Amino acid sequence: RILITGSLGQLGSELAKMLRAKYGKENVVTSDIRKPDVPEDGPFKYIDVLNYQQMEALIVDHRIDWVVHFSALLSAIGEQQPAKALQVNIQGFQNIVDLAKVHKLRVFCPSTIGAFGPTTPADNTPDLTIMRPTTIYGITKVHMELMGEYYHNRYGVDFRSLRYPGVISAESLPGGGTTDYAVDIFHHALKTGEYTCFLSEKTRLPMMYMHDCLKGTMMMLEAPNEQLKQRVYNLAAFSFTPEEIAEQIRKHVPLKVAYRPDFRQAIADSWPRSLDDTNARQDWQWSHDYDLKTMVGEMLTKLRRHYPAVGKQ
Ligand code: VAH
Repeated sequence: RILITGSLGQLGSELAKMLRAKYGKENVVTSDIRKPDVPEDGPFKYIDVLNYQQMEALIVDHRIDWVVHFSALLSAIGEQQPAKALQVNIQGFQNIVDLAKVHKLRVFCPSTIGAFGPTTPADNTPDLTIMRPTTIYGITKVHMELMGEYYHNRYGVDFRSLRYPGVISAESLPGGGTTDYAVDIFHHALKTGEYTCFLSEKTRLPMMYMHDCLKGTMMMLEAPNEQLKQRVYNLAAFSFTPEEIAEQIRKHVPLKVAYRPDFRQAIADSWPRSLDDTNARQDWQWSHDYDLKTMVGEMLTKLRRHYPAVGKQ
C-alpha cells in the first residue's frame, strides 16, 4: 500500500491519480492537513505529519509499505513563515524516516533546485556540488537529503529523492513556490490577456511539465534498488525565462506582461539556471518528453476549457 502525504498539493493530487490508476484506488492512501475540496477517489486521511502516533497508526492500520512524502512549505511561503517551514519540513520528514526505519518502508521525498544556492555553479549544475542554499526551504531540503542518506547508510532505509525543477501543471495549482509564475501566466493569458510577473524577464530557471515530473517520479519510485547508484538525483527537462514563455504563449493568444520583481526575485537569483541530470538518464533511463513549445501548446489546450474563448486565435 502507498501513502502520499501533502496529497492535496500540486504534485500529490496528480501523482495520486496516476498511482491509483496503476495500483488500484484502495492501495493508495492520500493524506493532508486540510480536507479535500471534492470527494477523494480512494481512502483519504486528514492527518498532521507532525503527529508521530497518528502517522504510525495510519501506517500500521493501512499496511503501508511505500511513503511519498510531499508535505512541505515551499520556497516563498517558507520565507514568510520560517518557523512553520522548519517544523513541517524538518520534523515532518524526521517522523517519516523514523517510521520508515521501524516499519521497513520505502520513502520517496522530493528535493529541489532550491537545495542549491548562490555559490553553486549555476549552469548545468551537477548532482554533487556546493549546496549552500539561502532560503529556509532550501536548508530544510539539504537536511532532508542528508538525513535520508544517513538512514539509508546506517539503518538500510530505502530512501529515494529527486531534485525537481519548477513544475508546470494544468490540473493542479501550485502553492507558495517561486516558480509558480510559470503556471499563473497561463491563467492570466486566457482570462485577461495581461499578467504582472513577480520575477524579472531575464530570470532563467530549470522547469518541467507535470507529465515529465510524474514520469520521473514513477520511475524513481519503482526502480529496483540495485539500479540506483545514488539516493538523490537531479531531474531536469528545460530552462526558460519569463519573456521566453510569454513569447511562446503569444503564438497562441494575446498576452501583455508587466515585470514587477518582488521578494521572490532574490530566491530565484540564488538558484541554478540549468541542471545536469546525466546520472538519472544513465542509471535508470530517465528522459523527458515535453519541451517549452509542446508544453505551452498542451497547457493552453487543457486550460482553455476553463475560460471563455478570450482572444482565441
Ligand atoms: C518552489 N515550485 O518554487 C517549488 C520548487 C523548484 C521550485 O521547489 O518553491
